[in-house]
Amino acid sequence: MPEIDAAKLKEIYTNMVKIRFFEERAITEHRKGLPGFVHSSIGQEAVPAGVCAFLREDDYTITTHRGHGDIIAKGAQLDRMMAELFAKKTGYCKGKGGSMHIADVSRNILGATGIVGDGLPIAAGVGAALKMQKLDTIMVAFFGDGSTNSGAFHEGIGLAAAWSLPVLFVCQNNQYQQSTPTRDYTRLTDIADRAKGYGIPGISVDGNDAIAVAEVAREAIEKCRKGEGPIFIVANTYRTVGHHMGDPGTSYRPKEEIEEWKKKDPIKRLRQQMVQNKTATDAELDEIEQNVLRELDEAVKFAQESPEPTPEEALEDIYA
Ligand SMILES: Cc1ncc(C[n+]2csc(CCOP(=O)(O)OP(=O)(O)O)c2C)c(N)n1
Ligand SMILES: [Mg+2]
Repeated sequence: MPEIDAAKLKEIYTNMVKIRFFEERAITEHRKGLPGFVHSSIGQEAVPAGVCAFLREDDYTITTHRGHGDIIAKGAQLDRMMAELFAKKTGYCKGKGGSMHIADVSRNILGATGIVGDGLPIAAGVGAALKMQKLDTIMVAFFGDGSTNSGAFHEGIGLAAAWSLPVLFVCQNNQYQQSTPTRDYTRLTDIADRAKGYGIPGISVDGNDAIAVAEVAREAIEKCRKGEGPIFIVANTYRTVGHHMGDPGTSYRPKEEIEEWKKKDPIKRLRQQMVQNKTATDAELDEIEQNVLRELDEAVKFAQESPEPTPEEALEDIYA
């Protein structure tokens, strides 16, 4: 495989910064009093940015309650996402979905589900549709380590394996299922070993190393496109913040553990790698960050100034 080129690395860096700043801003704005919950993915940015770097626009994705990053990396607009968090009419779901249900069907971002594990059977269904249409488009399901304990995980991955569907399963192993550490719910030390039960490849990767994630994902995506799917990737990472914004995340995790993972910050790491390889200068990367901050200011302004949905709209776009 050729090395990942400079333009692609800058794209990955930009997406990671977008995710980090979006999450930070979302927490700040929520503390001022927005409805709903925010589950932040701070610390996990290398996973979606690395995986989505080699996806095409027509590839499909689905994610979870902690899905902002996966949605941003697939190309969603920050202003419409922010408006959704603000419960405004201009939001991706017209303000009725909130943080946990953002979808951008125009970019084949099929959305998110707050029900742990429930994205996997949906992914298998989409994968089956793609296969029946003989397309080389693929489906990517992002989910957490805790999801691998749900029945839906086994149903989804089992069917995708039995029918050789073009689905890439990406587990973001942030070491905790809410407050339960992985060692308390499985004997496995590598969650990727669960793939063996389905006879499909299971690949474990350092989820704080964006380049490593992108390389593993690129190969897996190509294989899925050629009909060699499904493939299960486990990216080992950490959320350096609490489970959601109301959880300080310190009662069930040792302080030292959080500090250790903060030292492995994926954004700092990629910056170091890029500057060392002379892929970019610090000044160029600073400029990327400044541009993203400006984009976020505009996104928040757009959300603040957007109209609220009217009461009559509550009954539109729903099934009964
Ligand atoms: C079926 C189901 N059970 C329980 C919950 C409550 N819940 C929300 S998030 C979560 C933890 C999920 O852990 P993991 O899959 O590792 O994702 P993470 O939050 O770490 O990103 C739980 C138990 C839920 N939303 N759905
Ligand atoms: Mg988890």
